[in-house]
Parts: sequence; structure tokens; C-alpha cells
Amino acid sequence: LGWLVIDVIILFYTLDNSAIQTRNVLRGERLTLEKGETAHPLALAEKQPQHQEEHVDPETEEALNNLLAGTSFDVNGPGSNGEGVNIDPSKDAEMKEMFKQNQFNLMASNLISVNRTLPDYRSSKCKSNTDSINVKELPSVSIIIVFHNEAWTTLLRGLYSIIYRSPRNLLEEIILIDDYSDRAHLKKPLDLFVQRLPVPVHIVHLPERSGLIRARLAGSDIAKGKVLLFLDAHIEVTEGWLPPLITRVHEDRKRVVAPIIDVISDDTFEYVTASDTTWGGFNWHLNFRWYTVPEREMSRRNYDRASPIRTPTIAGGLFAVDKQFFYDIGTYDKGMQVWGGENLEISFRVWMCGGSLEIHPCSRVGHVFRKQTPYTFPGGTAKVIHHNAARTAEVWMDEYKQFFYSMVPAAKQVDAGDVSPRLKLRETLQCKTFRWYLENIYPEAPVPATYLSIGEISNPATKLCFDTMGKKTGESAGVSPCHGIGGNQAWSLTKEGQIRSDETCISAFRGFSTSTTIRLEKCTVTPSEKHIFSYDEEKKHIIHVQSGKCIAVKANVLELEDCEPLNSQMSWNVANYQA
Ligand code: LR7
Ligand code: MN
Repeated sequence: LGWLVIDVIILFYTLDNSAIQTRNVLRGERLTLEKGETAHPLALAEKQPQHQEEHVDPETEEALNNLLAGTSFDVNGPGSNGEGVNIDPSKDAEMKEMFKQNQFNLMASNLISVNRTLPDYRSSKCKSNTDSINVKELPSVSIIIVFHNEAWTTLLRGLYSIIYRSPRNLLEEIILIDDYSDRAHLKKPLDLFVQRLPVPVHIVHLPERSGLIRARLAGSDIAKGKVLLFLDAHIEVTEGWLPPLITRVHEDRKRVVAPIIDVISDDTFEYVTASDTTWGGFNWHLNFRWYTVPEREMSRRNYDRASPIRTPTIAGGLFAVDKQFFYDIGTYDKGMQVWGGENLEISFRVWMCGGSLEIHPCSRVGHVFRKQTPYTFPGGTAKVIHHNAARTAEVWMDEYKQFFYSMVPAAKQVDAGDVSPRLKLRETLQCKTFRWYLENIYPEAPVPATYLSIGEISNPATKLCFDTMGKKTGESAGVSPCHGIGGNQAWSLTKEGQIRSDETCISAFRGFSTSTTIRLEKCTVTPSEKHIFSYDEEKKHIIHVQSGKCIAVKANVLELEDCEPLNSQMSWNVANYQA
């Protein structure tokens, strides 16, 4: 009874002091920090140094001390509990200037403790599922973080969150790959600082700008853990994030598992949770995109919101993968540069070559989403991105690469380089076709698995073509002089009868009047009657099936009219049409 009383007293004391529950990084146990108390890494390291410190040059020591003097370790300071901070208007100019360094509010980040608290966002089901995981049975993890000119406080906040919120016995090591940054704080002071962390941290400073793809490979090559876990350098992990990811990989080594990626505001650094019914897809531009998980997948999961979502693609930055499996399926495409494209490439490859991709809703990691990229793209931004995407298309997309090239004609002009080693890999692994992927993994894709045409839809009499005019939805669907390049004039008539340009569909809209107009609308997964058209190859008519009327060009818009009498404004050539 005595012990019970003491326990209860301690419990009340703890609650009363709103003490912060966090992981004891030294023993893999719970550590209680009292209100206002900080867990300074240097203090922790004193208890159990991981590395024998060698001779430290005084200059580095001083530089680190200066950095640390400007770093907040106050758990209850501004931004605690995931809150955002607002900068005083008097500092507006300085704030904007600092923003440019990383394309996020660096001043806000610097105000917030690198040690800040975050709420536990998990559902009770997620919590109890995770609590029942025996972490001692899980394999060890190497966390790999690559960065180019990352800010000091965002990088440290990520490291702290990992160290405090991960069971110590799961963490084999943290590997930092410095992709040829030119900021002093990422050099010797960082080397010294991480030595004092209570988890082994290895840093590699790459001798040239390698891009995130090759930088990650530099990390995976030296990783000792059974599981690799890649993270961006401006993230914060939340309570219980790690065991669910590792459990799924451990149960099936061919699973690649991502957390839910929450939003850390680039403006205030507020932690904002993202939807747990979102998965990854892609569009004709070969951009990764978030979409609502379709009913099909919700029902496969028996509507259990704690169960993993089988996602067609992953965002790319945050995922766990069995190391051996990562190598078995060909790591990354080393021909890709700087940034972009690798996320869809690995997504297609994992599914097509026998693995699977999941988002685990019981694991949440925040990421600072930016509106603009902060760094240079050696070789030119568009060129690099097109180059990477074209490699993905050439190797994995078979005939469906036409959708990409029609939508992004500039990508045809860039040199994709030699893709033969990757094609050989696909051959060796006996990977399935892209059509299989679309039909079985991603039938909701904006790229239709079965289609009758891809290319322009032109009216020979006027030489006008269907054109989105850059709009996604609109009162009236437009036409413009055919330019033969694609882009806004890239359309596909699908087997189901949608006429779509990426995610935009031609729709027959019946308003209050008797006339029916043609509009642009967002395509739906199951097309409704207003989106269903057929093509009469002989008469060259495009017919709205439900009304039996024909699409005609009038002035600079499309309209629905009676198909008789025949007139040249209802006559359409549909490029690459195959019934
Ligand atoms: O040349 C470079 N070298 C690098 O080391 C360029 C970048 N990097 C580092 C960079 O410092 C960062 O740590 O690589 C990491 C990712 O770069 P970001 O943060 O600029 O990328 P992002 O968050 O804008 O983009 C997403 O898509 C990328 C495509 O290449 C990568 O896959 C990113 O990892 C990925 N981020 C996420 O998935 C987080 C969620 C964002 C979304 C959607
Ligand atoms: Mn990022």
C-alpha cells in the first residue's frame, strides 16, 4: 500500500507540475522533465558520452558555443506544445530577409526551442496498437538525413525530436549527409555538437553537390541498421512515431512504409496535423500529389483508421525500408540529379517489382512545407526536373509516357541520359507493366489505364483545338489555334468516355435554360453522365452520350448542339485515336 500511495502522489505531482513526459535517451526509459527544466545535450552527454572526445580545437568550440548561445532549449518557451509563434511587426523587414535563406520563417524557428513539446496526436486505437508492440523484437534502424544548407535550429529540432521520441534500442545510428553545403554551422561546429549527443551520429561532408538522391545513397551505403529510414532535414517526429513503421517493415521486408506527413507551418512553425484519409498519387506532369483515399481502400481496411493505407505513391522524403530490400530493388536511379523525380521512380518500382507502399496512420511526422525551393539547381531548375521525370517515364511508364510528354512537351527536349542500366534492372527483376500498376494499384489515377486517344483534338475547318487555357474549372471550355505542342491542348478520350486533360474533364452542363453548355470540371473517379462522350470516327462527331448532342466550336468556346444537319464546326480529329 505504501508504494501505491507514493505512486499516486508522484502521479499527482507529475500532473500538477504539468511535467513533460519524454524519452530518456540514455536508458530507453521514460524521463520526466520538470516544468522549465531543459534537457541540454551537453548535460545528457556528460552522463554517458558515446564517443571519446578527441582534441577539440578552441575555434570550433567557440563557434559551437556561440551557436548554442543563440539556440533555445527551453521546453516551455515559445512554440511549445506545437504552437506557432508570431513575429513582432517591428521585425518584419529582418524577418523577410531571413526568410530567404531557407524559404521558411527562420526567425520564428530560431525563437522556438529545439527541444519543444508536441501533443500526442494519435487516436486511442493507434496508441494502444503501438503500446502493444514489443520494441525489443524489432530490428535496428539507421536514420538517414540529407541536407544542403539546412538551418541550424530546424536540423537540431529534428535530431532532438528523434532522440527523445524514439525507443533508444531501436536507433542504431543517425547518419547526416551534408550535400556540399556552404554554411559554416554545418561544418566543424555540427561535427562537434553531434559527438555529444547520446546516440551515435555520423556525418559525411560530400566533396561535391550530389543532389538528394546520391546523397541518400552515400548514407545508405554506410548504414549498419537492418532498416533504413530516410527523413528530410526540417522535420519533427511525434510520440510513438517509430515502432509502427518498423513493425510493418519487419513483418514483410518488401513493404516500404511512410508516416502521415503533418505540416509545420513555414510561417509560424505551428504543427498542424494532416488528414489521415489522404494518400499519394501523381498527375500527367509527373508531380507527386495528395488525393483523398478512395472508398475502395477504406473498405479494404475495414474502415479501421489505425490500419495502414496501401498508397500508389509516396511523397519521397520520409519512409522506412528494409536495407536489403532497398538494395535488391535497385536503390535509386543514380542518373537523377539534385531534386525531384525519385519519389515517383521508387514508388512505381516498388509496386511493379513485387513490393508495396504504405502510409501508416499511427505514425506522424511534421515537415516544413515550403512554397519555393531555397537552393540552386546546378544545370537549371526545369532542365533538372524534366531530366529526372523523363528518366522515370522512359524506364517505368511504357506507352503511358505519352501522357507526360504531351503535358510537358519541354521534357522531350532534354537529354534523359542513358537509361539502359535501369531498363536492365527492370528486366532482371521481372517487374510488371505500368498498365498492371494502373489497373491494380491505382485505377483512380489521372492517367487512364485504358484510353482511346492521347493528343490534340482539332477542328480542321477552323484549325482550332480543345484547350484548357490553363484553367482547371470554368464556365465554358475553350479552344485556341492548334499549336501541335501539347500542354493545354493535350487531351485523352478514355475508355469510360471521359475527355480529360490531366485532372480536368469536359463536362456537359445543363443550366436553368434549355441550352447545354460545355464546361471544364474536375474529373471524378466514377464518371457521371455529364462527363461521358463517345467519338464517331466516320462522322468525326464527339457526342455527349446522355443527350445525344454533338460538341461544336462556336466563336472561341465549345457548345453542345444537335448533330444534324452536318456542319464543319462539329467535325473533330482526335489525335492517336484507336477504337
Ligand atoms: O541538392 C540537394 N541536396 C540535398 O541534400 C537538394 C536537397 N537536399 C536535401 C534537402 O536539404 C532536404 O533535406 O534533400 C531534402 C529534401 O529536399 P526538399 O526539402 O527541398 O524537398 P521537398 O520537401 O520540397 O520535396 C519532396 O520531394 C522531393 C523530391 O525530390 C524529395 O523526395 C523530398 O524528400 C520530399 N519531401 C517530402 O516527402 C516531405 C513531404 C513533402 C511533400 C509532398
Ligand atoms: Mn522538405
